[in-house]
Amino acid sequence: MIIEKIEIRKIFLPYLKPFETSGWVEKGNSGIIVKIYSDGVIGWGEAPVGLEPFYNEETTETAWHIQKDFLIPILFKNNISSPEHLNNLFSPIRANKIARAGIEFAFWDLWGKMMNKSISSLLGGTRKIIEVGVSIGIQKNINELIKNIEGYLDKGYKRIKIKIKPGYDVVPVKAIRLAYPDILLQVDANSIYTLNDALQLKELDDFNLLLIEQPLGHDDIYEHSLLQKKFKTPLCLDESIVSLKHAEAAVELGACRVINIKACRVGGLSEAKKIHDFCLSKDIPVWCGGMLETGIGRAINVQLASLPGFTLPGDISANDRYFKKDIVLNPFSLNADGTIDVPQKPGSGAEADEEYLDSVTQDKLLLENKKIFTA
Ligand code: OSB
Ligand code: MG
Repeated sequence: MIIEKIEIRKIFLPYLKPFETSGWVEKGNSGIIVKIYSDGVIGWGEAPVGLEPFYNEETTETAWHIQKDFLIPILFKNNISSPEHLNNLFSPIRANKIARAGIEFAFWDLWGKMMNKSISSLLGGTRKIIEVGVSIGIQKNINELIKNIEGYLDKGYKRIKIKIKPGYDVVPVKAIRLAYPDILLQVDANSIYTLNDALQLKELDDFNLLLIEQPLGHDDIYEHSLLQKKFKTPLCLDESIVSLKHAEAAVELGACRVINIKACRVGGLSEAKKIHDFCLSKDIPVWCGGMLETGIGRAINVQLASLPGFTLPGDISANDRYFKKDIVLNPFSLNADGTIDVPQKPGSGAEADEEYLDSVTQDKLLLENKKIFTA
C-alpha cells in the first residue's frame, strides 16, 4: 500500500475542567491528529501527547518532530503490506512510542477500511460491548470529590478511579468507602511515591481496592516487585510498561498482578495486542487505559478493549465526560449499565468532524509523497 499524502495537525481541545494528577495539570487535549490518504481511502489517528513531558518523555513538539522528520519519510519510502510491516519499519526509531502510535493508528483505520473490517475483528476482538469507568483528577477537597463521584455513578459509571498523591491518598479513599462501601474503586499515583512511602501506602491495602496503579517510578519494575510482595491489593503498572519485553519482565518479577494497556504508550495496536496475548497466557488481567483522547483516539481504545483479556473496566468514558464538543460526528454514549458499544463498521468507527477540527487546529502540515509522482 502506497501512502499518497499525510496531514498532521496540532490541536487544542479544552477539557470541561482541568485534569490534575500527582505531577501535572492538563487544561485540554494538545495531541496530534493524523490523517493518511491511500487509493481514495482515508485513515485517522491521534497521538495523545501533552504540552509537557510529565507523563512520559514525549510532548506535542517532540511527537511533531519525530513524525515529520522520521516516521513520515519511512511511510513514504515503502510499499506497506500490513500493520505488522509498518511496525517493523518503525522499529529502528527508539522510544517516542506515542508519536509512532499516532501514525500506526491512522494506518490501522485505513487498513480496516480497505479490508472492510473493524479493527476489533482484525485484532480478534470478542466483545460487542465493553465495560468502562471514569478516571477522576485530584479535587480541591473531599466534598468536591464525593460530589463528582456521585454525578458519575448517577450517569451509570460502574467503576471509579481516583488520582492520588502524598497527603491526598488514604483520606479520600476512606471517605469514598464510607459513602460507597461497595463500588468498584481503584487509585492511580502516576509514579509519585518512593519505596520509603510504602508504609503510608500500606493503609490503602484495607479498602478493597481493585488495584493500585503505578505507585513508584515511571521507569521502575524491580521496586514495584518488592512493594507488591507487601500488598494483598494487586499493583497495576502503566508508565513502566512500554513494550512486550517490559510486560514480560514485570510479570516474571511479580512487579504487578494487573497491567494497564495503552496502545499509544507501547507504540501502537500491534504491540498492545502482543502484550494482551502474553497477559492472557499468564492469567494477568488487563484493562484499557486512556490519555483523555479525542473521539479519534477514543475509538481506537474502544476497538482494542474488545479483546478477550480486557476483563477489567477501562478508562474509556463517553466523550461528553471530557469535552463540550468533540471533533467527531459520532461520539460514544454510555449505556445505562455502564458499558459502551463497540462500533462494527470498517476501521476504528470514528468519523471526524472536519469543520470543527479545523476550528481547534493550531498548526497543520500536509505532506505529499513525491515518490509516487516520479515513479
Ligand atoms: O495515568 O492513566 C493515566 C490521563 C492522562 C495521562 C495519564 C493518565 C490519565 C488518566 C485519564 O488517568 C484516563 C482517561 O480518562 O482517558
Ligand atoms: Mg495511569
